[in-house]
Amino acid sequence: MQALEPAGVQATRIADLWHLTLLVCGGVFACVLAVLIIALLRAPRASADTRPLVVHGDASEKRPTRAVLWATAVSTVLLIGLVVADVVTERALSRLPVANALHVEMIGHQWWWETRYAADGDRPAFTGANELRVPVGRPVIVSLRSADVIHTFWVPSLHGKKDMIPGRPTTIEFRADAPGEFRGLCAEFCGEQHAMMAFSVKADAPDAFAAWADRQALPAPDPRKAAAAAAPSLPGAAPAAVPASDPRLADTARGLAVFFDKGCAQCHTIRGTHANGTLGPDLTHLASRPTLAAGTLANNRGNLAGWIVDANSLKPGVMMPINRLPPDDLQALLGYLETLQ
Ligand code: HEC
Ligand SMILES: [Cu+2]
Repeated sequence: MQALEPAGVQATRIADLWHLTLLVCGGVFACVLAVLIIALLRAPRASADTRPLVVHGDASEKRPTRAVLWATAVSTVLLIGLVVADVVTERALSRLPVANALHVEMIGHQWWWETRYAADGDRPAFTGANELRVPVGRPVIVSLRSADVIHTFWVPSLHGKKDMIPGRPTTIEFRADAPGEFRGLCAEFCGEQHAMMAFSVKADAPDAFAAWADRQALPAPDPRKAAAAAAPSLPGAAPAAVPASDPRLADTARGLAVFFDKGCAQCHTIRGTHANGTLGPDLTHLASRPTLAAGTLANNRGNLAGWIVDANSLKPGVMMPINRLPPDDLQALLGYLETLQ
């Protein structure tokens, strides 16, 4: 239960409110049960020849009436107390200082998360997917938007939920106070693969975060340049597409050619190449991400191969076509994608 293992100020307030509510409601439940058991034990036992109990007048009603009045009063006070605690928590949540905040935009797609980091100091803006990294101790303002249906942003360890309604951009602010890895998820049913719409959240020390973000902001290395450098006589240095079957090219350069041949670039961006599709996740730093397809699979070569060949059998309904690639093309493509660190 990550919601009860808070790693930020706001999640701590929410967890405190939860514990208070549990205590009060649990106490009331225990009292009601105790009174019920006492009443059952003390109730007169009837036998076959007991006469019906008929009471006239209200003398015997006094005690129960007083008990009911007391119970009502106590319940009212407890409920008002919970409302007050709720309002106090709500106000505390919205009062996070956000000076010098990190700005990230997260866009919910069926069924993955696009993460757009705004330019920060000297670092240019960059885009990633299904992974949110934040620096410990610095407030983060996440702008939320949906590309299709209603999704809900939820990182239980850091804050409560925030609905992402199409056409109504909103924001959520939080701060991670301890380093750690948390789970983020979509908390609103958004179609067939709603359960497979998670993202990883990592709170890093500021230096480690900066190193990660600097890397993510870089474009991918161009394998054709690497191939050309290794064998200067190759024509691969030219920016024109290289034939997928050219055996002289380094495998990664061939992988990139397969990427273009198979139409991957229509849906995916790899910064530093001509691939600039936006229907699917940005793949510039694919190999640095812990999972594939929004937390569906661990990111390793076997899963990546299975995903590329038949994403639909792993995540039915997904908007990525089947790619029955010849084995060498697939291996070259995998080799290339693995260089996207
Ligand atoms: C019609 C658009 C489309 C085409 C063409 C396409 N993809 Fe995708 N791809 C997607 C979408 C959408 C997702 C996100 C699916 C999800 O997680 O629900 C995705 C996800 C991925 C992922 C996982 C990314 C991540 O970080 O989770 C990889 C890797 C990938 N595609 C590789 C490829 C390769 C390689 C090709 C070409 C052989 C290709 N795709 C062709 C739409 C496409
Ligand atoms: Cu969703």
